[in-house]
Amino acid sequence: MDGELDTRSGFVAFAGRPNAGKSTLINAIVGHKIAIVSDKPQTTRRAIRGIANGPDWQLILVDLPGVQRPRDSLTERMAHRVQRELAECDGVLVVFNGQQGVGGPGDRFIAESLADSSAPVVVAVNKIDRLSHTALVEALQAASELLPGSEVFPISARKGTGVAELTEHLVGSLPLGPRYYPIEDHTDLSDAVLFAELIREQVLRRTREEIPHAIEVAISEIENPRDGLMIVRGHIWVETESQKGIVIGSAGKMIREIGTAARRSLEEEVESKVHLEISVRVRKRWRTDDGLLDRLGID
Ligand SMILES: Nc1nc2c(ncn2[C@@H]2O[C@H](COP(=O)(O)OP(=O)(O)OP(=O)(O)O)[C@@H](O)[C@H]2O)c(=O)[nH]1
Ligand SMILES: [Mg+2]
Repeated sequence: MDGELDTRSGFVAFAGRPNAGKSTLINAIVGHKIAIVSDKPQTTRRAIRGIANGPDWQLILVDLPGVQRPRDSLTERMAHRVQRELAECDGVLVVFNGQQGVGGPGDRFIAESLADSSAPVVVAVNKIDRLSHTALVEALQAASELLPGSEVFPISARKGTGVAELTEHLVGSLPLGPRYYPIEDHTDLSDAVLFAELIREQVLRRTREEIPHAIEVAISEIENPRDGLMIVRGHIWVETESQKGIVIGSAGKMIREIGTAARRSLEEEVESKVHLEISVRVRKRWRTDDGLLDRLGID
């Protein structure tokens, strides 16, 4: 336990509406892709920890599903998880989507739910790369009115603007404590969950309307037959035969594209060759199936 008291460490939970850019920002601060990103709202379903290390600090960023009204077991679990994480963290970062203007009902709901947070609250107004000067001033003003007393940072998670200043501020507010994770780790996700997420990202990129919300991915097997080769098997769950048809595509074109892109993304992650086998399966109403949600680790 040498030097334990010289280090700062702690958990900062990210709150914000779906699509605000929380996952993009976590990836930018961690410097690795650990959370998937898409232009579809409600991309993040699990609480994912991203880990950033400095010489004498460890900042653990908790990526959370966007704050929303629950509709089924899946979204109910997501909302509970958000409440639990917010209650247990050392700090909260609220991410507002500056591009949509700050201060709408969703933003007010988040601000109200944090009004009696015991952890310090910091605010980021994101997507400033899309804002005129006037819109930026208005967004910053609205953000500080919603959360008076919190420091507000204008950022672009996508371009990296303002991210270093924000990170420095978050690190400065950490309590003294030991590193919770090994210094070489970037996330707490198991390989199986991370791989499933990377595959799901490729499905999200290529589908629209109900499909993004109707799919889940599960990895059934990971093998390492030899150095430099990994075999990954899994399936994509959908809820109806017609969704299955869409994900497979005419003559299997869509699933081949998903498979190729997902394999590349896994290869980048594990830095070895990957052999990927995915099948598409129908499971009616998996979003309300608590047994399946348990096995998928969504709690
Ligand atoms: N222009 C611009 N787009 C951004 C920025 N940050 C994120 N985005 C885009 O916004 C969309 C949503 O980003 P995510 O990081 O998935 O948002 P999220 O808050 O994690 O969303 P949920 O997981 O659904 O709650 C994606 O298309 C991102 O590329 C930014 O700084 N500028
Ligand atoms: Mg997300």
